[in-house]
Amino acid sequence: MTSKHNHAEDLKAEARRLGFTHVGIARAESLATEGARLETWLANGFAGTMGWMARRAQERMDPGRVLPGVRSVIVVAMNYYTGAQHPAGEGKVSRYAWGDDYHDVMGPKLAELCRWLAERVPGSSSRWYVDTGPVLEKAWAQRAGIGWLGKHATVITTDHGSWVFLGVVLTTAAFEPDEAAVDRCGTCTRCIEACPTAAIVEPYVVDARRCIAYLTIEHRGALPAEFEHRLEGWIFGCDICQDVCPWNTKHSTETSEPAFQPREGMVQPDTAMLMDLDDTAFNKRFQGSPLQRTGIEGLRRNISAQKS
Ligand code: B12
Ligand code: SF4
Ligand code: SF4
Repeated sequence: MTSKHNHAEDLKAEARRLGFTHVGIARAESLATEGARLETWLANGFAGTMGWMARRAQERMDPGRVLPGVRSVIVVAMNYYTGAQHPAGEGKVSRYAWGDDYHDVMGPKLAELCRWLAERVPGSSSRWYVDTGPVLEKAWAQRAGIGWLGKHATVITTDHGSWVFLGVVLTTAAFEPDEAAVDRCGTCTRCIEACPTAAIVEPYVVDARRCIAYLTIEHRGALPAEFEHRLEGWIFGCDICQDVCPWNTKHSTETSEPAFQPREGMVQPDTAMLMDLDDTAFNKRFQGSPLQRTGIEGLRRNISAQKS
């Protein structure tokens, strides 16, 4: 491999051909600032029971520990906004979970991008991640110019708001990096004011233990008494801080990805029916859906918590 940069434009064209709405490149280096903030976040206990966040913290701060010789971090995003709106009241599922699981949609596309890289840059090696790897995806998205970290702690793009999933490719191939995105939150604090559980403890910092998305999806076992009856109608995830964000109310655009269209009954699920499903029926009905993560037990816990 040479030290010369490869053609970023070809790479970006390929990523767009694969269906990604955004693609950007960051220089692979240790994440000093974001890494220190991650350490503070972990030390404050904000990860709750997500022990996997702390276990691979050193890798999250330094992509060189994940892929030795890494030169570039390629970040892609995919719009998942569909135009459907949440019902009032109980039984709300967050938008990201209405369609097929994004890991299954983005994974094969990222694998294809890695195959393209292997062909175009002989001798290079690349690894892709979507969500589950030891990679600070939001920090890389900001550095690669995809969007900035909003005060509600998700990444906002200027053209599709924050309704985008992120994916990352670490590669030993060198590409010209893009400019980092700038923070466009300004003096706005709508998300902080709208969060019903005060989970945004300071701008840009979410205490997961207070966040309805964590409580309904990641928390295992009984819900803490403080939050049991404060889920605000959410049974899987929470979109409040994103729904109130002016970047989303003004810039959301409908996705062209059919896999993200709401599956039948997902926008307003029949909670009585869900309470009656057994394991087998649940797995059949929710095959390939993000709701598999909590399983029927978790969903039942969340539905029961709606009733005070
Ligand atoms: C753990 C996790 C969660 C946790 C913790 C949330 C969080 N804010 O990180 C929980 C379960 C609560 C969660 C919820 C959701 N998640 Co989540 N989650 C992750 C995961 C796996 C890791 C994120 C992480 O590293 N968090 C640790 C903290 C420390 O990171 P951080 O928030 O970026 O913290 C930074 C700030 O605190 C900042 N900071 C601190 N002080 C200061 C000061 C200043 C001035 C600044 C600028 C910054 C700053 O520095 C820290 C380090 O960068 C990522 C996937 C990945 N591998 O990256 C998906 C991910 C972030 N989640 C995602 C989604 C979609 C969601 C939900 C919207 C789902 C839903 N509707 O229910 C909610 C959003 C809740 C929210 N408001 O954040 C998407 C976000 C896409 C996007 N556009 O940004 C991701 C990227 C998955 C993906 N591949 O698409 N998630
Ligand atoms: S997802 Fe819901 S609970 Fe979590 S920070 Fe946003 S508004 Fe608050
Ligand atoms: S609601 Fe306002 S402060 Fe919060 S993320 Fe959106 S623009 Fe930033």
